[in-house]
Amino acid sequence: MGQASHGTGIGFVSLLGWPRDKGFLSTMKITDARVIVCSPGRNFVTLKITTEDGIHGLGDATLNGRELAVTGYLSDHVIPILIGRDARRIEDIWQYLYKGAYWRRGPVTMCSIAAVDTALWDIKGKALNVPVYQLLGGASRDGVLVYGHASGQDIEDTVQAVAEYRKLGYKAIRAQSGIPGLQSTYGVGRGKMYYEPAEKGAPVENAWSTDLYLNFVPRLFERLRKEFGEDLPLLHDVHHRLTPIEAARLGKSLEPFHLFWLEDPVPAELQESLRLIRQHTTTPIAIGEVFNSIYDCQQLIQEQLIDYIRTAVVHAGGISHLRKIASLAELYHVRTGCHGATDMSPVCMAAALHFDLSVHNFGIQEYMHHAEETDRVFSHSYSFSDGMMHPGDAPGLGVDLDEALASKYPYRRAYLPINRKLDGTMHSW
Ligand code: GCO
Ligand code: MG
Repeated sequence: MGQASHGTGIGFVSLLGWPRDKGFLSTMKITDARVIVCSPGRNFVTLKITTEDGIHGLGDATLNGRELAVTGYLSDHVIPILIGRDARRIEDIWQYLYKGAYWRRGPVTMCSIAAVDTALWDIKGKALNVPVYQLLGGASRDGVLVYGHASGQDIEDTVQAVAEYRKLGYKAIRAQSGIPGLQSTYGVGRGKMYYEPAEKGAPVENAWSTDLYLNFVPRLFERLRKEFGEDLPLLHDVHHRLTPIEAARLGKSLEPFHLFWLEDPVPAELQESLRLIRQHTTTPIAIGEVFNSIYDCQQLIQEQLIDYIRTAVVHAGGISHLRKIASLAELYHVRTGCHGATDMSPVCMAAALHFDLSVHNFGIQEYMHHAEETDRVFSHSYSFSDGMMHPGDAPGLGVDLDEALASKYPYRRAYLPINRKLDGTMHSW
């Protein structure tokens, strides 16, 4: 008992006697897995998994400013136990890496698991000759609504940037502006269409004043509404810088300008603090770009304290885990709004688009397009047109990595900036 050829029904088999290395189907063993670190425009960590039949898959493992910690976790601890496993068993491998490690969650672990998971979905799509979104239930919509990043040194500069994004076809736009009286502010590009979150050398120090900020932001959005009318969806990112009551005041003062969302109004470690914000304002709230698992999202979703959950494929355990987060969110009228800054590599971007196209409760996708060098190293089938994106119909994720070209861009240590109050106190951002 226990041995069965293809097509033998489960009724003929004693499951207890079934040798675990023999499935009903033949296996597709993982024969090689490698981490590729490169810096075409910025740093990226990519996992490449190859199977016995020569199919390879890619997974993004980039953890901005802490890239080599994930590289070490993957190379030293994950890859050795991955070789020889059946690449088709995506969920089982996910659980093996999550439950099997004993040490659960956290950004380094979850980025590593995400990279494996994403690469395995890529492989499965290629093996079955279908784009990943077809494996996730097929398209729930024709395209994926994205928002672009408009920023300027002051209000008029930001008005111009928003106008440029509209000309490019964007249907939803995030607006950030330098604040008069503060020398530099995170999220404001320097003469470019978008900003790069990390910079070489020691972390840049920005100055912060909550008073200046709270007085300024409503004026920015009043001006933007005057210029662009009522219909353009506008977003704003607070970067975790307020206390709950300050965030409540901001949300309330922005109500006349009806934002699509107000992002990360407070640091989300103390999740019950969102209750206070909710009591005071109807401005929709988006949180979750630093979350790593469904447990981080649970309270905010179940108490309906947010409207959009921002977890990204790369930071929250891959496509498999993100789908579980989306399913939980769907029960509570929370929609998805995946993080998509430039530190999500094109591999993550593609994975996000397959996810976005398929899940029912999709809300919006962030899209901060990559530098030209990045797009040359990572060729991809996804495209942007008229404010919408589509992952394309190439089998798998539709992204490839030119390793020879990537090797010309070696890793360069870079950090996200930090934020200090005017008196020098370290502050959140
Ligand atoms: C966003 C972000 C980014 C992050 C960065 C961190 O909403 O896109 O807040 O700018 O800070 O991606 O690595
Ligand atoms: Mg953000």
